[in-house]
Amino acid sequence: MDYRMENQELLDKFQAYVDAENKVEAKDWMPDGYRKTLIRQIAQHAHSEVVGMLPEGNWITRAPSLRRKAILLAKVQDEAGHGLYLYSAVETMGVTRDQLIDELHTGKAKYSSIFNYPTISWADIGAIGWLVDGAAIVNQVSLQRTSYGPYSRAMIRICKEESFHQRQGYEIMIALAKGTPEQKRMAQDAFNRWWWPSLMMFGPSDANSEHSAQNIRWKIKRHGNDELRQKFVDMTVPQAEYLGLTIPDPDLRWNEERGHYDFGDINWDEFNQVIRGNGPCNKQRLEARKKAHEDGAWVRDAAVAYARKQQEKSRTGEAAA
Ligand code: BYC
Repeated sequence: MDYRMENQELLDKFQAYVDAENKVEAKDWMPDGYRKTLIRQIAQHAHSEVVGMLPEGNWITRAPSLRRKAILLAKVQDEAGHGLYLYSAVETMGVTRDQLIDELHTGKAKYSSIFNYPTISWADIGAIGWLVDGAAIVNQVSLQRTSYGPYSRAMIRICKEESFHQRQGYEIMIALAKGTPEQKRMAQDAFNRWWWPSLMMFGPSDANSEHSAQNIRWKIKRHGNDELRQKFVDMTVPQAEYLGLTIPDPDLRWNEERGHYDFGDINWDEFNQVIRGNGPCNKQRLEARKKAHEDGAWVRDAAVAYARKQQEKSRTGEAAA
């Protein structure tokens, strides 16, 4: 049902409830449109965390030292945990995990565009932590105040871990940028490739954002895509300067009047291609996820069999008692 068709009185009450900064909980009445858009957004977010393990997972066996390997392993495991919090948050809205996974595997559900780019050097792991987790934090800090309780609570936990992720990436970038000329070249090359896709993570500009206006009214989103993107640029430019790296944008300059950095045009054709499934690694990512799901079937079967056995035991135990 279209949310505009629902009882006006209920809709007004709901709006007043979120306007007063109350959290909506799973059993509360909510407009159908609110439920739908949240399922879409949280599921996309959960899938992003899980698919996001792949580009970095590619470097676990090739990390340059035991210390780097242990840190990367922990970070990638954290992303799996974030996926689990978020899948649990969507499930509170009445969808099953199987449905969600099926939508990812059949290409019906989106995941963040950023994870469709390849990780071709160790410096990419630094760039992902610094830029991708950095962009994710800007977006997610604002989502901690989202109006849906289970999503908000998941975001609070996730943000704590994301700041460690961002720092580990920046630390790799410092080591490379202040290292040998060859290492600095690697860092600049990774920066050149990840900068623009990181800006795309924030989604289409507000004028073309289908869901922003309504989602801001419902306090699902607290800021528009452009505002968060600008915040990320303003925060990241001084970090790049500290590293001595060049921002791959000839139009980037400080705008005294606006009090922000101006930056060049984003290639929205590229963004649209990537979100339609035609990015450099879309096919590879989905195939890897499907294979992992199939290979893990025995674990799910064993878990279900074990739970059944336990239930049976407690039933027969109760009967005997
Ligand atoms: N990629 O109306 P709009 C991480 C879609 S993972 C793909 O502005 P909305 C990490 C959008 O879905 C963190 N699709 O939408 C993990 C919509 O399509 P549909 C990932 C995108 O929802 C591992 C259409 O474009 N973070 O941190 O109001 C390692 C129109 O857009 C993208 C999240 O998922 C995109 N970039 O705003 C390292 C944050 N952008 O659904 C790190 C949660 C837009 O109508 N999500 N689309 O077919 C959000 O905050 C919002 O959903 C967005 C988009 C800002 C992304």
